Formats: sequence, C-alpha cells, structure tokens
Amino acid sequence: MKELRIIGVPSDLGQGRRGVDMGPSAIRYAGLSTALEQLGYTVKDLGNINVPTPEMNELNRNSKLRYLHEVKEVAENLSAIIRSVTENGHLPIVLGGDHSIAIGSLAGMAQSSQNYGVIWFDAHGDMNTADTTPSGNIHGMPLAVSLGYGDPSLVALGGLTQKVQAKNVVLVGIRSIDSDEANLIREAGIRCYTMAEIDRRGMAEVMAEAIQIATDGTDGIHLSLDLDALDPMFAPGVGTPVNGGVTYREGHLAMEMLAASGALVSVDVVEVNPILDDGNRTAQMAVELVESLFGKTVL
Ligand code: 5AB
Ligand code: MN
Ligand code: MN
Ligand code: MN
Repeated sequence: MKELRIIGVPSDLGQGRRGVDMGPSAIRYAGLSTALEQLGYTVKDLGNINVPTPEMNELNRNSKLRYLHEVKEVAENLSAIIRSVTENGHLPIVLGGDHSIAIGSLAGMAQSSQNYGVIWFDAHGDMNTADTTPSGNIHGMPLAVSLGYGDPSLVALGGLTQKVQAKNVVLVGIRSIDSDEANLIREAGIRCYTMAEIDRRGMAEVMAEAIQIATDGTDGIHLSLDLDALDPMFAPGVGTPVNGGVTYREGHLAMEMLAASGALVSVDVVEVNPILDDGNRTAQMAVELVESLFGKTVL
C-alpha cells in the first residue's frame, strides 16, 4: 500500500467568496491524517504551499481572468511538489483551496509521465475559458485548461499543453453548466454524468462506467473532488452551492467503488469553505469521503 502525502493549498484566488483558503486547516482539524493512519496508511503532511492573499493590493484583478498570474504561480509550485511525491512512489492528497489548484495537480501528474484518467466529481463542469466565463473566476476553468483550452499561459504550464486525454475524462454530479461551457464540453467529447442520469440509472451503474472510461488505456485515476458535488444538505460550506446534488450514501458509494477499483493515483479535495459552513460539517464530510476512498468498510 502506497504511502500518502498531504499537501495544503490555501488559495481563494480562483473564486469570489473569501474563506476557501481556510479549507486545508478545516480538513486537517476534522482529523484527516489520523483517519487515514487508522486505516493502516503511513501518512506525511507536507504542510501548505505559499499562496498570496487577495488583499496584497499589487495583485492582478484582470476581470476576464482574476488573479491569473498568482493562480499560475501557485499551480506551478504545486505541480513541482506533486511530481516529486509521485516520483517517490507516494500518493498525493491535495487539500484546497478553490478548484483552480487542480491545474497544478494535473500538470504535476502529467509531468511525472503518468498516463492517467480523471474523474471530476462536481456540481459544475469547470470547462469555462476567458471567452465563456460569466464570472472571471479561474475555479470555473481548471478542467478546460487541463484539456488544452483557454489562456495560453495556463495551458502551457508544466510544458505539456494537454494534461489528460478527453476520452479518459468524466464529469460526475453535474447540475450547473453555463451555456457556452456546454458547447465546449460537447466539442471536447467529455462524458458528462448529470444528476438526472444519476437519478435514472443509479450511482453504482454510473460509477462503474466512469471508472471504466477513466482506466481505459491508462495507469490510474486522478479524482478531483469538489465538495459542491454533494447536496448542500450534506456539504453546506462551499462557495457555489447548487441544490439537487449527490446524497450522503451516493457520495460514499462512489468513493467505495473507486477504492475497490484499486486505480486511484492522486486526489484533490477542494472548495471547502469553513466560513460558510455549519460548524465544520463540510470538512468532516470531506474526511469521511476520503476514508471511503481509501478503503474504509463496515466489516
Ligand atoms: B467550481 C461558474 N460556472 O464559471 C463560473 O466550484 C461557476 O470549482 C464555477 O466547480 C464553479 O463562474 C467552479 C458559474
Ligand atoms: Mn469545481
Ligand atoms: Mn463546483
Ligand atoms: Mn465552488
């Protein structure tokens, strides 16, 4: 069993509401390391990477791509850490921070010459570009960037212009897509499992197919877990909640199936915002989901 490495990325540069920079602390406070150790893993927490705060007023608030320069720098730093973690044979668990940090996770995985698929667990598609974004927030763009669409400096990050092949990417839990974003999802040819399809077919069937797509011809799966995939009833502490999400058990089932696949190679846990939370429930939910992801079972 691989050793685990935790990396905190306290960034809120990729989105509009403050507080998601406290996500790594909230998730640690909810007992992530101990929970994984109890499952028998050797876990090392590498601490947080350095992230500028929006109050540093020299920062770039370019309205099309807010904090572009800083988001890029954070992603570059993260990618280097991911690369060294995976090259040492360990499995990275990245704690966000807003979802823009996944640009760095996927770049790092691609640099370590890992041929991987991606399961993007989210209410949103995160497939906007500067041309389609309604907000200018880069957390709505990381999947597009990783597939080679969008701002050239973000796309070029880490050398390769495409970090993952669209045929190995799936979206799960989707219920909020902007209209031009939908066109890019179709054009890219990404399989998108909406909540409507999960309702109709059930999470088990959907995840079996998702795992199949993400592992087809690859060496493993990167899970990008945006807590807003869950229904706000179970994960209220997120910046962009959307009703009608994944239930508590559907979330666990998805993680349990990923654990059983044995294919997980890296994971992001993002968008936990303790300021908007009810107690620390959302971080606790995140820790519970990660436990299932790493093999916690009843018997
Ligand atoms: B998240 C929206 N599509 O681009 C946009 O939480 C929301 O990482 C993006 O999934 C949500 O601003 C990004 C309206
Ligand atoms: Mn997201
Ligand atoms: Mn989201
Ligand atoms: Mn969000």
